[in-house]
Amino acid sequence: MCTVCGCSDGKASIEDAHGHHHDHGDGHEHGGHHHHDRGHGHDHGHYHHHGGAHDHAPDEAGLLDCGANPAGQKIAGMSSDRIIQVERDILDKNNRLAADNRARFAADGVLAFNLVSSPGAGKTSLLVRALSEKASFAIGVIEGDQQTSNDAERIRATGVPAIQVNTGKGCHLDAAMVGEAYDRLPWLNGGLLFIENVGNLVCPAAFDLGEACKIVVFSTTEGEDKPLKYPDMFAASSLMLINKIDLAPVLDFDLAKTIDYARRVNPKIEVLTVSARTGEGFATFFAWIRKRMAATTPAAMTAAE
Ligand SMILES: Nc1nc2c(ncn2[C@@H]2O[C@H](COP(=O)(O)OP(=O)(O)O)[C@@H](O)[C@H]2O)c(=O)[nH]1
Ligand SMILES: [Mg+2]
Repeated sequence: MCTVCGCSDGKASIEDAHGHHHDHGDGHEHGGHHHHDRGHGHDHGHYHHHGGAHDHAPDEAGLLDCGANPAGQKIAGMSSDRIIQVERDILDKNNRLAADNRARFAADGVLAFNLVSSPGAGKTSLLVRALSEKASFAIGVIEGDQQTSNDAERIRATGVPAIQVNTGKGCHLDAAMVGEAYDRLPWLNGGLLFIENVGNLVCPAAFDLGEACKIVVFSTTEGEDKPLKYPDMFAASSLMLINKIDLAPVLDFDLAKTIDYARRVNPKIEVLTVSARTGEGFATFFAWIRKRMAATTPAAMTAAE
């Protein structure tokens, strides 16, 4: 279950280094909820979660006792206290696994960025352009999407290793998926890890993956007010990359207003404008990354200069 939107997670499937998919293994039960196999296609007509003592048979007839969580979601057979407890368990487990990931990244001297945005803001396009520049340190990518390996294939075409995670019905990557995908990447000793999260401006804000920071990619086509409408994501991010700046004139995009709205939500957020199409702003973006790398991996930094 996603503790933010309450949707049921599908069974995640993670590629191996050869691009073959594997179902997300046991031990990553996301709080012990009921996994639907991919392609199952229906949800028994109601939110259906198994929670240990509250296991019950699917009830096709309708809702049992309908609890509601703070977001007002109803879950058959669960009281609101029980829903809150399950949510807390899921987030606690995710936070523990995120701490494990963070420790592994630190041990490897790897700087990890979690790229978040609404679908189509240009995360993959930005990565493809960035990765086509030669780097003297290792880079790896973990790609999250509900379905398809399209984005991992786009990344691999640049020569950079990428592991696709398909979250099925899930609306975000979690720390367990990232840990498993990281195992399947080559050793990134002192390098960079980009994690492209599932396109969704809401749920990925709540799930720590062990990254150094979140980068929210916001495109000029989305409308200036999105930081106010989806504040959690902008509050959780250290950098806002405003992409598709090449389209700004056609759209009458108001850059100052966007930055103002983002900083109302997060006064400390850094802002850069880029275009994955034209390459505008990339030199500054690379400088931003190098500065972060210098703080993480002094050895790799010297090599990159
Ligand atoms: N004009 C313009 N189009 C872009 C830019 N970046 C991405 N796109 C287009 O936006 C669409 C979505 O890009 P994609 O990288 O798949 O977005 P993602 O879903 O965030 O990974 C594609 O059609 C891209 O060609 C940009 O900087 N300028
Ligand atoms: Mg993408």
